[in-house]
Amino acid sequence: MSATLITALAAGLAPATSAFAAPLIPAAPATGAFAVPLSPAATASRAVPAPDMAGVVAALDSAMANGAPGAMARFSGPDGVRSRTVGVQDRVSGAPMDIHARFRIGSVSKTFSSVVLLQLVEEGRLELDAPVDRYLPGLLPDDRITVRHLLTHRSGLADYTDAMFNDTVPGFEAVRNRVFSYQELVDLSLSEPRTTEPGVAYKYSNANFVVVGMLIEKLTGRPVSDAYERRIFEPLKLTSTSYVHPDTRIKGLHVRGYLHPDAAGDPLVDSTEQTVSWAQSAGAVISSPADLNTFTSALMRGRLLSPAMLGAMTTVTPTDATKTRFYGLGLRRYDLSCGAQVFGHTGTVQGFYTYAFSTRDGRRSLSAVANTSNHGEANTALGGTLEAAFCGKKPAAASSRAASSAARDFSSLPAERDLPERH
Ligand code: HEL
Repeated sequence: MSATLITALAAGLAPATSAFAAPLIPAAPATGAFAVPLSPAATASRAVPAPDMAGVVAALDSAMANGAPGAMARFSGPDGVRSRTVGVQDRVSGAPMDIHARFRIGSVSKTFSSVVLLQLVEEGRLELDAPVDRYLPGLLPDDRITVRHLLTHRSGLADYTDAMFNDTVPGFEAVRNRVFSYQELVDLSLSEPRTTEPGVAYKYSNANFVVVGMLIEKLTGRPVSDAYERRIFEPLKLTSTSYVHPDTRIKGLHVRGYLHPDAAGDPLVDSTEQTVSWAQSAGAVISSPADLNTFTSALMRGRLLSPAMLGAMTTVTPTDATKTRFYGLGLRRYDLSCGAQVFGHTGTVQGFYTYAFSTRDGRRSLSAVANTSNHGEANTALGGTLEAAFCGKKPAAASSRAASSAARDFSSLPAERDLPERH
């Protein structure tokens, strides 16, 4: 393995300016060891296995072997930041995947939307268990659907994107430059039968988070982009994160996305430029690996929500029979093979698969992206980064996991500031 070691400044957590900002300890000195002793929580987290970066690279390689032009992952923990990239971010120029590049995060956007809505709940602007009808009179045909039902995917509102993207490439091309109003998207959902009675069962639907976007705009009187900016991007200094709907471009250094057509062997479709108007508050945020780690970590550390709201957000129910996958309020929980529980979200938007997860104490976070989609094997392979990062080396597999000769290694040690949690 010819890995390049780059010492870079890792992104520490920025002070939040929301009502829940905890006092910061002094920033770590630019060089050398931290002057501040670790908190008991940090000491306890030392017992957690070190990330298996060879395993992370193996997962990224596997995503490539399963059709992704490139992939990358960034792990952030008490001992520093470790990033790995494989393959290319641009198939035409051949530019290698760059850990600083931006990409479309798909439904990881739902966690951003959920944070904004839960801040509004905290501010007394709406109630989780109130009917949506109280705030958006007449929008939905059933006044039993509550705000919580939206955030937990228990409203029964049909996912209009199933029909929209039934035929993958034609479906995508039909909407890549379209600009929908929220109302049009809700109408698409309501033109289909509802899937469940309100509250009865988990059934994932983008329509829920379209309505969440409508609630945010109704209650703030401003576009949802303002709420993301003011409440999350700016306080956390997420300078590579944006919501540019309906602009089709990803500004600055970015990864190009490649959509797999349904017919095996057909050429990949460059899907980088699109409005993502079909998703908006359900999936149109753009971000980077460092920003995603900062976001999930800050969220879990209580930097964005009060303990009560974070408690509500992380209260989960199973989403499948394995009882290893759960959903809270715009937030997934994955229970890994070693018993570690990680919170975050996954994303699939044409050309991009994303994972962004953190431990409940926020001290370890992982983001991973592969620049393809409509190819489940690549997504499953990419998900292997979670096991490797949070569970460490598996004894049987450790010796066989030689790092890819093509993998690039970007490490900076140490990295994270030891931020106190809010109580
Ligand atoms: S789907 C999911 C993922 N979520 C949901 C949302 C998101 N993404 C979408 O709804 C996109 C659907 C079309 C994606 C497209 C492709 O692979 O690029 N697929 C097709 O067109 C298939 N015919 C639940 C997986 C999530 O992880 O939460 O993101």
